[in-house]
Amino acid sequence: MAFNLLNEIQKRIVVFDGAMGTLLLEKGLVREVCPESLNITHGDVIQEIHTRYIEAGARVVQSNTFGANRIKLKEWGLESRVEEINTLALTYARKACGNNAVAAASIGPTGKILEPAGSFTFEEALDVFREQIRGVLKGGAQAIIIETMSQLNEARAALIAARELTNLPVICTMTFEKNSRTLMGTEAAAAALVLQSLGADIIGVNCSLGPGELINVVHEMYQVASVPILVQPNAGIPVMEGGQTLYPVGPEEFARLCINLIEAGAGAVGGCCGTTPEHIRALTEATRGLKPPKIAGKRITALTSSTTPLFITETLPVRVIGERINPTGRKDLSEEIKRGIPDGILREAVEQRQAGADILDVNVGVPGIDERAFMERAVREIQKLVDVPLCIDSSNPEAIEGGLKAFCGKALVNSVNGKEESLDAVLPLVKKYGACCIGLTIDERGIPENAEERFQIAKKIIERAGMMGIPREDIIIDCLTLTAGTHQSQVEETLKAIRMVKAYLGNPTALGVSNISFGLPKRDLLNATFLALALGAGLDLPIINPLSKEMMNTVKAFDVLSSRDRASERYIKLFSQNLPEKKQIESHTHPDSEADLGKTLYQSIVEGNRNIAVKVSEKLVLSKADPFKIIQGVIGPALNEVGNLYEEGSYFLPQLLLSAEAVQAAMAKLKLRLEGHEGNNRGKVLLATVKGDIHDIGKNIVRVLMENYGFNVVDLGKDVPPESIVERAGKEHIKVIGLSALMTTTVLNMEKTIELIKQKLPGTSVIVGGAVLTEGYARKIGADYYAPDAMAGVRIVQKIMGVKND
Ligand code: B1M
Repeated sequence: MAFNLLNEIQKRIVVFDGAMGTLLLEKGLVREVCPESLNITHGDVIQEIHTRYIEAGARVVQSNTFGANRIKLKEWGLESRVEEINTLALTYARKACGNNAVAAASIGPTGKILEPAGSFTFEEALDVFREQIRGVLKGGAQAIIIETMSQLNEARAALIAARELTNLPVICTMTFEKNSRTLMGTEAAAAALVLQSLGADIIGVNCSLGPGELINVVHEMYQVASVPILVQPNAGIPVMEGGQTLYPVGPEEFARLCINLIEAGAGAVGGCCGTTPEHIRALTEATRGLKPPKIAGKRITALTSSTTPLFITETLPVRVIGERINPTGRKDLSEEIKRGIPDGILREAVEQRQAGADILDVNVGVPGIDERAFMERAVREIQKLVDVPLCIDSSNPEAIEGGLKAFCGKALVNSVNGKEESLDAVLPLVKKYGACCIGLTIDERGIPENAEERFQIAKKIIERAGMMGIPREDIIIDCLTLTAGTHQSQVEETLKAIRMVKAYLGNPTALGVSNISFGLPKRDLLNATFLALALGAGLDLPIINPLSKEMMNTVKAFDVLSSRDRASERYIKLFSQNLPEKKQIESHTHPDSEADLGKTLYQSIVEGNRNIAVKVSEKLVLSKADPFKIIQGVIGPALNEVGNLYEEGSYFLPQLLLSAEAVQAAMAKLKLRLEGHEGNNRGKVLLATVKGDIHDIGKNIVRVLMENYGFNVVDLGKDVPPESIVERAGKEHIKVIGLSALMTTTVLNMEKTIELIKQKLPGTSVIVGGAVLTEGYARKIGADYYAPDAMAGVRIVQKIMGVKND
């Protein structure tokens, strides 16, 4: 190898190459052709591009394999040539590199939306990446660079696949929007924590924006990074000029702005879209002799949800682990789990979160069930509803693995203990899936009676974790609570053990509290008092019932008294206004009166809770409520709220998807009540959402309503090109076409579609609808009619076809 990348990056700024696509475009090579197929047809050109970057100073080049996965290649009918394309690409990259640079294999996204937001499974993604990585390894890759990832879960899958197959350096960079979050809403710090825990040797950001706009992302990553950071920005934000995409930042300015990124924490820099060998040459000159920022030495304990980090430190409020998703002693939950129903678990998840839990413990251990399968399902479903880190709680390593795989973030495992069997089974999983882990101070001899021996077990667990490459800050020690009623003297030993762990090991501590009061009256009093003592001894993560006001209030008071709640801000906010007692959190699964159903449906759509949306819709159907009123009065406004939350940055794409899914499911139920009371013989109408636009909820409502009013609807679906609309309408002699478009950008396609209809099918009436349109705009783009809502659409069609109003 030319040099040891991971050693080099400790000593100096490493320069990566720039865009491949930009140079291929320059040569007129990627129009209408799969860029990766050029490895087969134009290997010499690919090699020459790598050489130009190396001559400009790049010390790492990225192979032409960005889209060489089975899913992307399928778009070009090349899915059977994954290995060949990847192997060839690396062969050319290696030839160009010689001993002057490192050939890194570029692994890009599949373009599919992964679960829980989408339907592409984590296993499928793992398989796709494994296949591609095998190909690049065969071709001689010297490093793997997973890049341009906008979904954390996809980056996880690619990283896990890479780590399974190679010990080479693995780099993982994601893309971020202007708000320093990924398209799916993941914050830069959360991404950094997850990627480095999964074993990425270098993390960072590529593509996204220009070098001037990425400072915050780099800064946020640097605050938590334990590995070096790579930045590969675009040559600015592109502008369209004369039908061409232009990147506004030239080489000198690019290099100058990249220096700011190095100051913010980057140890390696390169270019993405729009950059050329000139940009890389300027970058090489500008970074010559610069030292990389220091990375080592941070000891941060943090978990993440799929979007947000949760730091566990004595300078921030105590983090509460909600204990209620656990069937032990809960007949109702046990029965549901046995029958494969997740409703109770989901209700507990929402209620505990609303009550202030920071982390949710998930235990689904019921004898006789497939615990792994149910754990996976529970973790997936919970993530759709609440955005908090989860604590995967099981004594079954398979179930732990299922939960860890399904969780998109940095999870907590509950638990490993000092027994050899447990250490051997659990720690490898914690390492592989980049989690934190609770270490219980129990071993083959049971729970030691004295604090010193519990301390020794804690030490052993931390050391064994360290030997496996798990940083000590990722181990959280639980000194175990025994029941005061039977082991009174042990109460002090537990507290003493916590004090010892904090003083001599410095690790965070967790503790299940409520066992203290078992068998004694007035349990809440004992629990809250013991909790206060344990917090005073150094407990960081109490595992408690967040619905217990006594317990939660004790935590809040402790935060004030220990200066974790700075200037008592949270406490004052909560208790100062003498607010009336907060009413009991409503249970969404049992809305009891008909009047509440609409409200619950609204809320379930805003929360993206498909299960509840279906249940409530079923009840609405039974109660013979007017489905049109529900669509107009509940579903539309709920979606509007979702849109507003998205616009203001509180919601991200996954929430939009979940709300849309809830609406589609509700609609499927409500439609039952709409169908079939008219014969569909009043004339044909063609409906379509225009090209480039995949919003079809509104159009589907229009279809249902029109069918209900007796029209025969030919629905071409979404993202429909103008030609398909014209062809079908012509073939079936359809004289009324309804078009839907919801985005400013796709209204342009609507205009093109109308133009083509008017040209090819004179005499056809076009009705347009969709949130971005207005009467005036509809006229401007040549539509005959504008329908602000579905009912208006029906009335217009009735008018055109000369049908009397019903
Ligand atoms: Co997106 N989305 N979305 N989205 N989405 C909007 C439209 C947006 C306004 C949100 C926002 O920023 N506030 C914004 C567009 C901004 C703009 O251009 N001005 C937006 C964006 C940006 C995006 C993405 C680009 C996000 C991203 O990836 N970064 C992406 C686009 C993908 C693409 O299309 N290429 C995207 C994706 C999605 C989801 C897939 C997650 C999902 C759609 C799922 C689906 O439809 N299957 C989604 C959703 C749900 C929305 C919002 C929240 C809701 C849309 C909706 O269903 N409204 C929306 C925000 C909003 O509108 N408040 C938003 C309810 C529906 C009943 O209304 O469709 O207007 P509407 O239909 C009405 C009438 O207009 C009329 O009747 C219907 C019933 O009364 N009507 C007709 C409509 N068509 C008609 C045709 C007729 C007659 C009447 O012919 C006879």
